[in-house]
Amino acid sequence: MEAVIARAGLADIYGKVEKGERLSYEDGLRLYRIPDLTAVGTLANHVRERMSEDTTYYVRNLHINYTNICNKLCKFCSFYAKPGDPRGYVLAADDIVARLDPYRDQEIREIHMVAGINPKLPYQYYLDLLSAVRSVRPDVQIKAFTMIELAQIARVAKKPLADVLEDLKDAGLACCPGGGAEVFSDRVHEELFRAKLDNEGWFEVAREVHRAGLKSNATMLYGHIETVEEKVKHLLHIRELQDETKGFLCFVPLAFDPASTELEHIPVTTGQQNLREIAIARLLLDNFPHIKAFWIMITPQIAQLALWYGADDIDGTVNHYEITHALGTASHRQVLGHDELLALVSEAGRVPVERDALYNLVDAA
Ligand code: V47
Repeated sequence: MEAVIARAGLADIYGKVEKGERLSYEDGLRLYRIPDLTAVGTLANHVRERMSEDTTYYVRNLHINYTNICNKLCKFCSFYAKPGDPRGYVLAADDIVARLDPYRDQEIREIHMVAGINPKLPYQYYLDLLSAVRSVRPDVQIKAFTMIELAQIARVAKKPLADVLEDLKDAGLACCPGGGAEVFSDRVHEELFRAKLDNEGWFEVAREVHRAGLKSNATMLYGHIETVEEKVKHLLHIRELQDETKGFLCFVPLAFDPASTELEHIPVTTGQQNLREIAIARLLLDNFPHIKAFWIMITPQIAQLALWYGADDIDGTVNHYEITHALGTASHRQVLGHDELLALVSEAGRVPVERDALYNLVDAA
């Protein structure tokens, strides 16, 4: 055992990690409270290397946000426009085709498509959206619709979610992203996103998605008003669902960006916090194959370090992330070139391996 772990008083947790024993709620609280981040990171790196060795997965992807109109009014969100707001937009199928045109000669494996909850959009709109992407890029996997959007789509479809998922799959849906989970706490739900599907609702939809044979991710939004206890409960709740469905591919801790939100007074998360979230996720979520360092939120620099603190995935090229910092200032990169991404991972001492949306390896040849 490394001295750093013994010095931090984590020998018992090290013992469990070595034996592949599951960590408890109390272990989770200790990992959050212990001042020595290096000890927590060293433990997480053990697990990361046991599961993925030196590999860091990445994907050539792009994001499309088909509407910013949303009636959920979440206090942590800077992206939405209320219905009736002149800033509101909806991308029609033709707009999507035009949006993809500049990328026609680029190798892209995944299109990540999510948006606000726009009550005006009919069921057919969502099917047309998928068909439009598929018509121009039949080679690309579509990762679309959070659990919140899926609940809305089923509402307007007036059909059971299971039937809706079959329709969406037929139209081209390959898997679902992990958004909309925020923090599974009734207190935080009430305080920050009360109009949105509640926590149990998110689980019910995720269960149905996995039952339909679709894989998804899961997220946690941290760095706002949540407590350490709420975060540990969130992680254990997701771990429980994964035991049940085995449908999650990857966990994505999302660092809260307060800019232009109702919570602008909250300081941005620190490098310490970001690395700790990654490490604790790796340690508690023993049944998740992958933990993602989403470089957009934590900077490419911290994402490099995160590859030694539990993360084995760095998302990808991204190509314009509008959920936060839509203005794309110089300090907020929104795209990384393929070569830049490879260099970033290699310089961090890890081996970049290209994947598709479902973690199939892309043949380098
Ligand atoms: O659910 C909203 C978050 C999520 C802010 O599955 C914010 O691979 C930070 O889920 N600061 C949507 N975060 C994005 C998402 C995601 C992103 C990347 C990869 C994957 C994946 C999923 O964005 C929302 C919410 O939790 N969000 N506002 C904000 N101000």
